[in-house]
Amino acid sequence: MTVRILVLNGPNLNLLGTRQPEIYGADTLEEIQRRLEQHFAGRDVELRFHQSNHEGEIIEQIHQARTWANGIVLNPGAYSHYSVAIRDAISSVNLPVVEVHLSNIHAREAFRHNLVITPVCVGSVVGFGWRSYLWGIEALLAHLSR
Ligand code: CA2
Repeated sequence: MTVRILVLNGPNLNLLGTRQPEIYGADTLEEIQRRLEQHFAGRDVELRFHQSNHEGEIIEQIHQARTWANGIVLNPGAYSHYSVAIRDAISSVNLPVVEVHLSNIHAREAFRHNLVITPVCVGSVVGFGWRSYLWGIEALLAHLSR
């Protein structure tokens, strides 16, 4: 059976590859998506990608995922640090979510250590650049097949 995964990206991640490559890597979001598609081609996995700079749209995507997805890999961007609304959306749907971050947020500014969404996720992968998504998807697949 095909496993369907929403890979959901939050604010400013559409600008990846344009600035701060030392923190976030040189790849654009489109390049990361292409690599993930290539990596999972040949496995029974469907990846659907979405990016939004708007909290409400991210919440809508999480709600809609209930109708088609088996789970979500989520990089909430800066919302990670304060969006109780996204946290509540995840708690409201019965879908496993793996949180991912390109950078190692624990090694950065103190405000990035505050993670309000992490406790309602099944786990998280941080600090490995685009491979955080790769291993986040693998972790979600392992969680779903347990
Ligand atoms: O490390 C991550 O993946 C983050 O979620 C990225 C967010 C940041 O607020 C989180 O604390 C950690 C920021 C994404 C900003 O993306 C940029 C894109 C282009 C140029 C500069 C930043």
